[in-house]
Amino acid sequence: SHPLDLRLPTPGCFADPERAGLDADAVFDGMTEHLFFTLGKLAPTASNHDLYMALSYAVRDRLMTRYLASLEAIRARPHKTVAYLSAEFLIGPQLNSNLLNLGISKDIAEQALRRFRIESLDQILEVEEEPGLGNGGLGRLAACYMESLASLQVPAIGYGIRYEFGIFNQLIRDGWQVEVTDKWLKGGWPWELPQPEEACFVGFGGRTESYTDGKGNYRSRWIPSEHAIGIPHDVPVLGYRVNTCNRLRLWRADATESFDFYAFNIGDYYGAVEEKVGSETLSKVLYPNDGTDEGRRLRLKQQHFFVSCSLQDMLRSLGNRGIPIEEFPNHWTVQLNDTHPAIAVAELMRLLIDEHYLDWDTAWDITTRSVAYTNHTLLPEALEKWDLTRFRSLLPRHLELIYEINRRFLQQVRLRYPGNDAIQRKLSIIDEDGGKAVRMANLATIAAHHVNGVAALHSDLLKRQLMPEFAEIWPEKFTNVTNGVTPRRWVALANPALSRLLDEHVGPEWITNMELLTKLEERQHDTAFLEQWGATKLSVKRKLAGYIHRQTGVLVDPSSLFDVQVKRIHEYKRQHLNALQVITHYLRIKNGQAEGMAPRTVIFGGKAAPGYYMAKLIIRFINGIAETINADPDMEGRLRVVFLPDYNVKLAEQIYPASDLSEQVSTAGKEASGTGNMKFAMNGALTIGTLDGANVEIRERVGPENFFLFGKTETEIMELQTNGYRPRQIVETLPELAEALRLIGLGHFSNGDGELFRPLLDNLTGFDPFFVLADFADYLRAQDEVNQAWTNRKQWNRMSLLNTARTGFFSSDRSIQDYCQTIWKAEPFPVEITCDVP
Ligand code: 73E
Repeated sequence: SHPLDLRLPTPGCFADPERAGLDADAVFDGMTEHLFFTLGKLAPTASNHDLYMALSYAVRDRLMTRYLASLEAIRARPHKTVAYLSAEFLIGPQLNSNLLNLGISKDIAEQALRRFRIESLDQILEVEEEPGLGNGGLGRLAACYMESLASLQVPAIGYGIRYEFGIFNQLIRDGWQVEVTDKWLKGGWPWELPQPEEACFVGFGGRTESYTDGKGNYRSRWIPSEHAIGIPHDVPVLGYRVNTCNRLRLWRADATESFDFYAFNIGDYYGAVEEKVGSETLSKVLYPNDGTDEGRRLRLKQQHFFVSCSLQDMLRSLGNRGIPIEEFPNHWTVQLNDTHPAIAVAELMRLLIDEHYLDWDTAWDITTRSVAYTNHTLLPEALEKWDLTRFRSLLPRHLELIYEINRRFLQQVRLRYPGNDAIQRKLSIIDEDGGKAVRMANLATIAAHHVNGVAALHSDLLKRQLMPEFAEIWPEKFTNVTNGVTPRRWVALANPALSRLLDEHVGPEWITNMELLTKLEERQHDTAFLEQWGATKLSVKRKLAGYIHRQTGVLVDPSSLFDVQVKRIHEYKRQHLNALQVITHYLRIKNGQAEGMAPRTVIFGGKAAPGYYMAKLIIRFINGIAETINADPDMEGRLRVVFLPDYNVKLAEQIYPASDLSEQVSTAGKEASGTGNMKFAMNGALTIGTLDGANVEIRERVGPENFFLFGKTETEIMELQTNGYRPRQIVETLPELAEALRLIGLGHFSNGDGELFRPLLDNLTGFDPFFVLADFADYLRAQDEVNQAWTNRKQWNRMSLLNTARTGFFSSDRSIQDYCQTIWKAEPFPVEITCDVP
């Protein structure tokens, strides 16, 4: 790398932190200036939100040297850059993360804040709005990966959509979920830099026409009927204590005013305004992951919008640097985060052929050497398929190109499997069974140089169940990269108490090298240390208990076992299995059979997709159980149930560190990986879980004796399914289950309304599609084991310590290194800055 001499204002240069604007005086001065000049406020009357904005701007200023130096370094000396395409980036609060990665300690920030009469940084962090630009794990994974890429000094850009409304906010009213629009931009969001001069045009609809070019070649071109403009909004992503500051480039849709207002439609002013309104709704709202068909056309439009802008941006950057377009694969490696950006395959082909006049083979070679695809789910309802007619009307040229990609691919298939029509029908990008549709996973798989799953089991099932024929044709294409989470946010920021302990006993290097945590194993028999370990956990649980009380009015005992299930509500994740177990626990106490049962606090959190009726009923069910149990004097000091509303990144940061038990109870084969499971384990929670997703690998690493395993394996579930599963028969053999179901049917958890949970009961005793009852008995058995283990607190603390010590593998730094080596062939590119601070 080459040193960069930035003779610019350089607040926040690492060579000399004292003089580089990272000390309390400089932070205070920065805040003062922003309060006055940027926000137009006077210090004595500034609100906490004003001070949050002022501190954020002061911190953002200190990112700029590294941000510009990183851009300049790549401009001056090109280096392969990762383009991570994702419809979701669930980045969470930004202030604390940037403080940490810059190296501005809490103490320094508080010294500055005290001069505005603010005692603790937490008071300021509390008012930060988080951008909910994702549904759950997939979007959060993209955010962890952006952070690790920067920390590993790998040049990268995340491309996505700047939704005006992210995931809805959740209220609980009478036990039901109520959705409220998420106006995250309302108070002003200080972390983005709009770049209107780098706007891109995107077309939609219209038709294609053939023509003969100057050389006598037949060509096709697209005449769209509609356009939108994408305006990039860049969010700096600083790595941990390095100069690399990458960016997240989020596109906001705008109308094509200049185009339509001035040139063509001047006579149809109102028509033009209508189109303006139409194109602005493009980036208006994030879609929920409920797989329903509602508003699906707009979703495809969103996908094409951000993908087209992003690819144009990549091509333009080559052009700006005078790099020939054939070099594209050496400069960009394009990762598709699931099929949401899979239209990139057709769009890149279109840009290369129609706009840059490359021939088919050259364009296909560039595309297939650049693009890779990550699959995140095997659930059939989440595999994207677009109705062919609808697809053609929105993207006619892309459909032509897809037909040609498909024709050439199926030709290969025919050569390999002559006369086998079934295999052709299965592998075709066009689904011809029923209404014709475009299968995005097939498109992505055919074009990608690598296809990966997100945990060992999932990648294996991807090959064996979802795509066996593709895997036979291209065995080397298929690979696994087990998910990971960033230890900066999920340990250092979320759990400062634990971090201090780790700093002391492992050394501060754990934060960038999580494998070092194995050093903790030396302490596994050290009684004093184990007590300190337990005391640290207890201190964090006290904080969460306070939050629970403020939010729900329920008083919980911090010394009780905190048993936690937080994640999106979905039948396959089986929150209802957990809820049924809670009822059994309650009945045992009621019936005087609870001897030796330790006090528990069962905590739930998570959003249901607004159109997913059963998931919403499960929320109502949990709240019904909570109400009955928490009001029963017999439960006092023994059992508490809470549903924490509006689970999001900020709340997650409070919950993981305060948990003793992590509920990972999905039906085997259904959860591709899970990433919450990793956050819990790193923070010393023990897992009760099935052999699903990354649970399998977590158990292997922490050791089977430090993990509460239960449930049928994926193979056993498949067998049950094929041999005919009769949930009603299971009820007959399990009196505790029968009694729980009977009480639910009597309205015991719904103020006497026996009908409220009828659909849930019918579902469980009828088809039970996620095998809740099949795993119930074994789950109870594992819960009894948990109870036993908790009773020996020293032993529990030891198991907890071993979970933290042995989960370094689940750092997203390791995942990113995997992607870099096996898929991206991308390398670190350290950025040097020479400071010139007077
Ligand atoms: O198991 C999780 C996985 O940990 C999986 O369900 C989730 O991705 C996580 C990260 O790999 C996921 N989300 C979606 N598909 N898989 C999805 C589907 C449609 C819309 C939004 C998200």
